[in-house]
Amino acid sequence: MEPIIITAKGCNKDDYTHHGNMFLTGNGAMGVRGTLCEYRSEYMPAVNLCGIYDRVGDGWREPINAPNGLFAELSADGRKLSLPDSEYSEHKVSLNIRDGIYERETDFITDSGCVCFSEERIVSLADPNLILQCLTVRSDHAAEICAHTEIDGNVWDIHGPHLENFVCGEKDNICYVSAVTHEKSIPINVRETSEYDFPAEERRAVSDKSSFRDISFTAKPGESYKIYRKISVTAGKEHDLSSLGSYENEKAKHIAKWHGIWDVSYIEIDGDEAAERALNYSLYQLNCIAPRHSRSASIAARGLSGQVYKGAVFWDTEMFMLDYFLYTEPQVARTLVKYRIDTLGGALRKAASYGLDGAFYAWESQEGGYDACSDYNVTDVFTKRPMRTFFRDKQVHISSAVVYALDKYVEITGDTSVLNEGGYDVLTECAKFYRSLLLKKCGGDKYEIRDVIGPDEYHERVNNNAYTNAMARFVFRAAAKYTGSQEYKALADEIYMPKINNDGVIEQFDGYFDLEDCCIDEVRSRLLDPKEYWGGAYGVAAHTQVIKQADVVAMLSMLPDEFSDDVKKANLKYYEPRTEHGSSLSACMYSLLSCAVGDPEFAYPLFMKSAEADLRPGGKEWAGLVYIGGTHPAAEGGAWKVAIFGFAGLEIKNSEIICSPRLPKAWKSMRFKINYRGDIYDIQINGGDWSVTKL
Ligand code: IFM
Repeated sequence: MEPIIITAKGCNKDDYTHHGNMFLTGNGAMGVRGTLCEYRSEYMPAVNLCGIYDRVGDGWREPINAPNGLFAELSADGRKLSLPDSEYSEHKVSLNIRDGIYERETDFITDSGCVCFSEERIVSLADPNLILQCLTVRSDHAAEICAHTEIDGNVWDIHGPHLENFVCGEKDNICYVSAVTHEKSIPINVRETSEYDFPAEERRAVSDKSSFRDISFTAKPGESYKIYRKISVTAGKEHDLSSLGSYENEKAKHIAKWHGIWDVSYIEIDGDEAAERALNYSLYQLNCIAPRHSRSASIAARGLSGQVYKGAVFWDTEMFMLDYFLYTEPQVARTLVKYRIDTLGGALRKAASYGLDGAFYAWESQEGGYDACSDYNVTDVFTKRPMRTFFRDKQVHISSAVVYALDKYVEITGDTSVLNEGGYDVLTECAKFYRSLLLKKCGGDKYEIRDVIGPDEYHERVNNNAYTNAMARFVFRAAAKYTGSQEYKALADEIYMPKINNDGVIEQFDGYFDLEDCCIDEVRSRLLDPKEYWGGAYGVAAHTQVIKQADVVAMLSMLPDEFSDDVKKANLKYYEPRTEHGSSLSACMYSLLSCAVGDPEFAYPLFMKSAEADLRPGGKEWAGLVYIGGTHPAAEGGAWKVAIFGFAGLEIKNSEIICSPRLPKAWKSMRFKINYRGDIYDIQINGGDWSVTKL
């Protein structure tokens, strides 16, 4: 694989949100936002930790950002050289996704000439607690340089501050900042060592929340001065930095891990470099957040890019991201599935709290399955008051996502051990949950599911959402398949499914067709404020057929064998113009369905929208007054699904690998690998032909 480099040139001070996401580095245990190393909390730098949450007062519970050990800032001849304010002639940030390395290079202009400052940043894939950073200074004239490096405890928080009882110090060339979380007193430790081989004066000192060193030296013209930093971040036990190899050694181990991942993951597309780049970049993002450090952990909706969406796990993981891991690194898929098995307790408690049976999984799952979803998830732009939303109470389809993933995991990997490790309990408890939602009208012959929210969140508290009913039926069938239960088999047949109208369209929920049928632009034109929330009781979309994201189409894409091509076509045609794609989860579902009905050209721009979700600025950043920016791993997982199941048409039928290629016009050929039942297969698609070779 050739290196793929993602680059941005020049510095605009408003780029920090987008660049923080686009240049993210991570190893599943932590994610480091791709902000510049001299940026303080107002520019949202973050070393975001997986699965460590905290709550302060009535604020939302959210994941911890550790003290930022990567802080570094230069001065030359007593003047600060720091973006975005200092003058520069060139500035470039790049990400080498093949090797998992972030680089920044800035030529600062000073009164005496040019000082070039560069940073290499690595979040080690070989050591979940380790960050490597190499700072290089080169001046074209003799200059008195001071490199100020720091573990900065004044972190960016949305609902913080989460860290307290700071202990900052330095000993034996190690700087450290330790603190504990507010709610559970979890110790967070950041330690740092620096090495360099040029004469310098070093001053180490601490402030109340940080520990820093000033490394001062005289730079000779044209010479490079390198400072190698190793930074450890742990929640709990401290990391023994002295046990590590040299910087270069640790870097080599990290690169080798990335190459190992790409050996199976890399997707070649001949004829469309932009698509090849965006798709593999999507896989880079997914790999930065894969929880390889654990046997039971999951991925938050915004990955490890910060505290948005409370760092919580949504259905995004099971329905959008799981497949990529299932077919490339099944051990990660198992870890994701195991997370849901191990958080069953939280799901049982949630169901009981609503007077329901079985397992009602958290809409926004934190540790132990705790549902972090607030009753007031959106702030009204006009009144500035929190708005009652019903995501937590009514998105009952979440439990079906857990069963869907478990079933897929077992089907694709053949690993049934998860069933005995709690998988059977998940299946039966989820089936019990849906059973307790069933209602039959007097004299009626079918069970209905009322008062829910489907994937389209703009229409709350609807009856018989097609997606929800179909997924509940799926759960009953799965429970019957794995446990032999005749009761669940019967219930699956007795669930009401919304009728298909004369045009072949499935009504999204009871009464949907009676809503005002107007176009998206019309609905948008009714907004009184661009940040206004479209859903909820009074939202501009709520009384119209305009929907936020794939709903019926998600059902048709996720359950492709249950519906005919004609139905798929009719619904794609009907719902696409009515979909705002206000969620990054939406485009890939439409794209997948377009492929299924043989229209890859219609699918293509929607595929690119998903694959470029974090490469392009301007994604949706507000829901009412709540900031919702960050990375979009579900879109990235969705892009993989479109490429593999959509364009290549991969299916496993009776344990056989089959492709039905429908490549976009520009794609001459496509080549990728999959891991199926422990073996690696090389799959090549050339136009309409395909071949599969076991390696
Ligand atoms: O899970 C999604 C949901 O479907 C739409 N709102 C954002 C959530 C997190 O990505």
